[in-house]
Amino acid sequence: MNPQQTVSIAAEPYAFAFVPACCALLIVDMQRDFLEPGGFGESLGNDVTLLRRTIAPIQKLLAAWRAHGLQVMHTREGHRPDLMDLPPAKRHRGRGTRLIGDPGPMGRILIRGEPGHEIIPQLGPLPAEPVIDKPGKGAFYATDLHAILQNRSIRQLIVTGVTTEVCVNTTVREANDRGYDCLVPADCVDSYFPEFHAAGLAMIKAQDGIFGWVSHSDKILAALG
Ligand code: TIU
Repeated sequence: MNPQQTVSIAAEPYAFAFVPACCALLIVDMQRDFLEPGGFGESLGNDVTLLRRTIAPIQKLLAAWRAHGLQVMHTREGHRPDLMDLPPAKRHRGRGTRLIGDPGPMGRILIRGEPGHEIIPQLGPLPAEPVIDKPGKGAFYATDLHAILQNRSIRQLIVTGVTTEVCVNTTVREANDRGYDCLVPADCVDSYFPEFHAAGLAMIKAQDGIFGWVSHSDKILAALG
């Protein structure tokens, strides 16, 4: 594979012109807090097991990305231990039994440095892979992601992770407004709500790709060769 050469990936609403050297694999919020019992996802009343089917396909994509020496970035949603970056509205919305910052079985809910905030071990970042800590749903809001992407000449993103309609969709929208082309592999994102997953993907590719493209990890792996 020549990473500078454009390869066509079968996608909706039409083929994605993939340039591996200019394309980062972005893995959004694959944290214990969202994928394991006792964390933030469960505190909001969700069945966290639904999201776990994304793990194997993301692992496969990540292995291929690393094998080809392409760029990988991870994000984590979370807050400062002193909660000073946590809008009171975000803490109180949800009204669960445990709020952000409260103690739980994996440490304080959605707080940086706590076990629940960590990326799941199956997808643990390598030292050279940037980890973007974000206080919001979008990966660009109040982070240095845009600067890092610009400095690395990234123009395209393969966006994976959880959840489809919350952090993935928000990030794809933010990326779109900053000029990035985003491709979302449908099997590498998921939601606590199957109907929101479907709608989240439909909204990305509607209107001839108003926010980006939707495909499948198999198609991306085939393009990588
Ligand atoms: N609740 C929910 O579906 N998601 C989040 O709160 N954050 C992310 O999507 N990462």
